Amino acid sequence: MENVRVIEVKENVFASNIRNADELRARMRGEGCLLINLMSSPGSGKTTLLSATIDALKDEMGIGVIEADVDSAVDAKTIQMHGARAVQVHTGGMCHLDAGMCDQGLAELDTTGLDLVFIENVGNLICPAEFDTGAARKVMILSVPEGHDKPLKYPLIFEVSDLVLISKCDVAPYFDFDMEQLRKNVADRRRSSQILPLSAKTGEGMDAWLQWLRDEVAAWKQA
Ligand SMILES: Nc1nc2c(ncn2[C@@H]2O[C@H](COP(=O)(O)OP(=O)(O)O)[C@@H](O)[C@H]2O)c(=O)[nH]1
Ligand SMILES: [Mg+2]
Repeated sequence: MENVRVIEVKENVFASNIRNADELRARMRGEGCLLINLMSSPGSGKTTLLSATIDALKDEMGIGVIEADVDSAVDAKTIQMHGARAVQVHTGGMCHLDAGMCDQGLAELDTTGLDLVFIENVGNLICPAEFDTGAARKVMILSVPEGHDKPLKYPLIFEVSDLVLISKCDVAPYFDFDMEQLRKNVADRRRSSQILPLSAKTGEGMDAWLQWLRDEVAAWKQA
């Protein structure tokens, strides 16, 4: 039987993406602009949180947002209404953003004068965790209605995230969400993860999130 050539496409795709991501990170460091990859399930509150964050910080720093979705431009329009620069990237059916797509988004956004750029990644707890976008920090949102067991079911996203935001805390009385169990489940995935419970609706916990952002932006500029 003739030998069949096997091409490890997945491995090559990952390797070249990591190279692109490292280059992009180095460039953003040179510009002193912090890129944050925000990941979560659809509907956990990414756009709502970004809108509240822009309202609170836009007079202190230049903020931009890359919105990644399979279709539509609704989130980019919402972000623009809150006074931040925004571009919508369509992923061509893909369930995540990679470093090449992120680079195109940044070129379109124009980072001149920006201190902080968020990627609102495609709503999904699996694929976005696998692909390095070139962001300096990874933040994920888990909303109260999704349940405290998700770190058990979707381990990778909890392993790669620097910060886990627990959103929609205002509706906690209606759900059996066990915060102590959640803390244990997250720590089992990544001991150094920070966890911040908040509600973009009531403003509870927002101060801690905003201070985390201020500290990270300042540290990135000094590094
Ligand atoms: N009760 C409550 N609802 C929220 C909160 N944040 C977002 N939502 C609602 O959750 C739904 C999805 O929010 P959205 O920001 O579009 O989620 P995304 O798909 O992750 O961007 C909307 O109906 C929001 O009003 C919150 O803190 N509390
Ligand atoms: Mg959204």
